[in-house]
Amino acid sequence: MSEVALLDSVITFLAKPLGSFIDGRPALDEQAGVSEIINPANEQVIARVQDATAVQVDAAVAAASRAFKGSWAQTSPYLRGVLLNKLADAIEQHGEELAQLEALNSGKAINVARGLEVAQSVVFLRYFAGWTTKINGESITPSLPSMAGEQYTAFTRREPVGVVAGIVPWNFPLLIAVWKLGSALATGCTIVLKPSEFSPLSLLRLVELATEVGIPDGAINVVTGAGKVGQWLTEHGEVRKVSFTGSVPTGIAVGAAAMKSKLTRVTLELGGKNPAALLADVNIDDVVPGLVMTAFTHQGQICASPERIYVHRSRIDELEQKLGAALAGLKIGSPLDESVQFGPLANKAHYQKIASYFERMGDGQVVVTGGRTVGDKGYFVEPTLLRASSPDDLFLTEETFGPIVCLLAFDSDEELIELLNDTPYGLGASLWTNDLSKALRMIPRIESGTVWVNMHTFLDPAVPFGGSKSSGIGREFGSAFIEAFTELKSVMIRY
Ligand code: TXE
Repeated sequence: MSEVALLDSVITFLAKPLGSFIDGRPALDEQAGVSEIINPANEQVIARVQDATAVQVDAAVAAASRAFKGSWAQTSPYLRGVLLNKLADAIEQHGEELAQLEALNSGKAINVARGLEVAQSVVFLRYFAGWTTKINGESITPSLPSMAGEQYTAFTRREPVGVVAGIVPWNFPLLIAVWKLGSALATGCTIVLKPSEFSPLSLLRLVELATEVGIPDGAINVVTGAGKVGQWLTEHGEVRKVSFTGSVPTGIAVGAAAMKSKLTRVTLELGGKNPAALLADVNIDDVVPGLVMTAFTHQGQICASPERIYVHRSRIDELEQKLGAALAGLKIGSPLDESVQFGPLANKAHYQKIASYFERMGDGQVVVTGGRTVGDKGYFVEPTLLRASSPDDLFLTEETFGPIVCLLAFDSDEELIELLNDTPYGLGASLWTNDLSKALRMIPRIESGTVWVNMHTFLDPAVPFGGSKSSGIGREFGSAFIEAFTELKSVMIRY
């Protein structure tokens, strides 16, 4: 099948001078350094984006601060919801354009870009829009003694923290930016977003749309560039909260820098080494499509994707054979080809990381399928299934963040719980079984921010998401985001 034709609007956007977007307009600076944006499917330069300077980071925070105290503070909760819904409408109207930018920039198969990244951005934004009018404190009756007839009452207010720095990784540049800006704007905060240096394009288009639908200037700003830009933002004295999604080492550095700056609040959503467990009763034919989808969508570059699968010894041979066959049948190719299920890895650094894992394979594990790079142009690799014989295996302990899944047999439920928890991480885990009674007994014993049953990696805006242990601090979505983006102010009154 052939590739979808690029829209004129995509071609025009890519040809434009691009860079930071501050106070409702592009902020370009002739003196700034420029990063080439690479299409991971063919290694060609598709756009050039200026790196933000320290002065521009200051300007972005200043614009966000003005909007926080001015235009956005004066926008009623109801109108904030209306504007977030208008932005969701604009994403729908420009959905194909955004999906094509994503496919070109991050190597996401066009169907995944349309059906997951773009469609879910709309779903999440509408969810946040619904919260704008429902953020309340509580009224409290204190027990203070009355000496001369005086009385007391108290109430709490949920007040926006202020300017938020949203630091976004390269795997879901649009959706993760929407999580951060939706949370910020719904609670009355304003935001400066920093996309990954590898994949800034869809967010740069989104922020143009935000201005077009009437979101006040300065409420959403974007500064482009690499880690240094993120560091300036994190350490900026006027930033009140950092919402970071990315790798564990960078997350720890960002968290420490934010705390050191001014005890700046942080939410850290980091990686993991997520397990899936198949109990003895599973129907392997039912489970295989779910595992292929959850572990190999977007080439496995999803923070909650399972990379280690523990299978009851009585079922592991059947799973190995059927999952291996399903993976070997996936169509690898251009993300713009609608029949392709498996595109390239998102960038060269990550491709090199996965290629180096391939070189370390075979010593201790059986390679069931995959384990090789594909072709000599673009960052293509094979979906890979391994079977280990020891729980200490490298592929059961190190996060690859790629399409590499490793199987291990277990014999008893007690052993399984130990295996699931034998990791410094705790983002997501799944149990696959029809024995719900057993699953419900196991769930409290699993150290993980989310436990899925007969599914994995599904995120819903109403369900809190985040990591336990070294997978992060704080929760996004549900009502949990409100706590993270507001301060609780107590008011006590004597009368
Ligand atoms: O992530 P980083 P990278 C994992 C994955 C991948 C590895 C490295 O294993 O191979 O991380 O990817 C910004 N202060 N994940 O380098 O470094 C950076 O510019 C402030 C898992 O892309 O964590 C980018 O915008 N910001 C992950 C963002 O932080 C800094 C998704 C993430 O970069 C900074 C992506 C600094 N000092 C990769 N240094 C997930 N959990 O979903 C960098 N940044």
